[in-house]
Amino acid sequence: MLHSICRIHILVYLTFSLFFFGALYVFIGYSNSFVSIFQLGNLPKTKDDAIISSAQINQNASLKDYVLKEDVVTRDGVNNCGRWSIEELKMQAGLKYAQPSTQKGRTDVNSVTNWNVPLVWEGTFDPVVIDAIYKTMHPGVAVVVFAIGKYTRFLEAFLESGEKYFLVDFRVTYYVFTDNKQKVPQVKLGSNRKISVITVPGAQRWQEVVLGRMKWATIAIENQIRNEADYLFMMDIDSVFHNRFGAESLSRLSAVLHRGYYKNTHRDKFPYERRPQSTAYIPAGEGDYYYTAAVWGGYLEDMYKLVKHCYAQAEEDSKKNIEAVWQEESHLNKYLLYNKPTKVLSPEYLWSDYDKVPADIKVVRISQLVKDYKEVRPNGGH
Ligand code: UD2
Repeated sequence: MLHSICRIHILVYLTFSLFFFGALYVFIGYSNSFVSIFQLGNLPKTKDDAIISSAQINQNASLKDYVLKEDVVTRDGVNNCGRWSIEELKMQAGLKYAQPSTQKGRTDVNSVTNWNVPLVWEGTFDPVVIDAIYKTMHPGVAVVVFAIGKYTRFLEAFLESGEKYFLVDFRVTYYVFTDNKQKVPQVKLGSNRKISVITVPGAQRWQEVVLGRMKWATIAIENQIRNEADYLFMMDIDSVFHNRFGAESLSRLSAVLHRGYYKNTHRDKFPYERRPQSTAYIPAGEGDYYYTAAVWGGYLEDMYKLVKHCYAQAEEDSKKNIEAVWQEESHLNKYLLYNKPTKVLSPEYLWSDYDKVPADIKVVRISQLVKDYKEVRPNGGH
């Protein structure tokens, strides 16, 4: 009798232990999932990030999916939860391209800055390789253009040529800021490409428009673009693409050398803001290059930081009744002097129909159109 009671006790004890440890195991498993849902739930910034988050909470998620979670990049206090980090340069196996040389390359121009980032010219990259690398990330690229007043007439040629040459086969959204949405043309777009029209007020002075680009870009990134893109370019609308403008232009911050000052101009002759009263002031003896404000771009959060800073600087100036000599271009140059770009693009990335093309510019990728300044601007002039 005693013997059989003891047996029953052991059996009950074993069943209970099995149940208890089983429940503990299940609980630990779930609580880990809970932590990852919680962390990710707060972070996704783009649609793709949201897709990745749901991949992680999916019970079938593979180890690879789990590792992606670690790609949370914190830069300047901003959390970007993404599938990739900007520094990754992954490429698929089996891609066919010419073997790179350590001996041959451009020798007529400098293709590196003195802070050791690429200075991009035709012949310094392989389009097949560089596009393949960036395509693995499937980035969304925003192009911000303004077409206020009579500048809407430039939209069609810009958009049509952009479709032929600008980051072809990438995800691109053109954000057209205009005071007259009726004038935005219907343009045939490639797949994964669209136009988003944002209405802004017109202006009495062209200076207001060009300077206002920093303000409107800041607001639009905060309200909309941040959820839709990974990279952002700011571009002038009175220009046309003529040749490939590809992934070689992408980096954390990419700026284009102004065609007028890239070759033999002493830094003291750059048209920087020279009045100390302006926040855009750069003293003589300082400066690397003179960058154009007609084409520049970068990683969305870095661009946001830049446009927001320049907007604040312009506001500061306006309180003191001063406007920088070349408006937003002056503020951009000041910013880029002390926050170096991570790629410098040669004037191939913005030439001008006003000027002859010299021998070192092997390819004109975009060119500014000739326009009648007096006729097209609300307050004339140049
Ligand atoms: C130069 C720069 C430009 C800007 C400006 C500041 C080049 C090629 N461009 O251009 O980036 O720094 O100087 O002075 O060096 N816009 C309108 N409506 C207007 C006026 C301007 O939509 O009434 C927009 C439009 O997108 C245009 C851009 O602002 O492309 C720049 O204005 P611009 O083309 O009149 O300036 P521009 O040629 O002096």
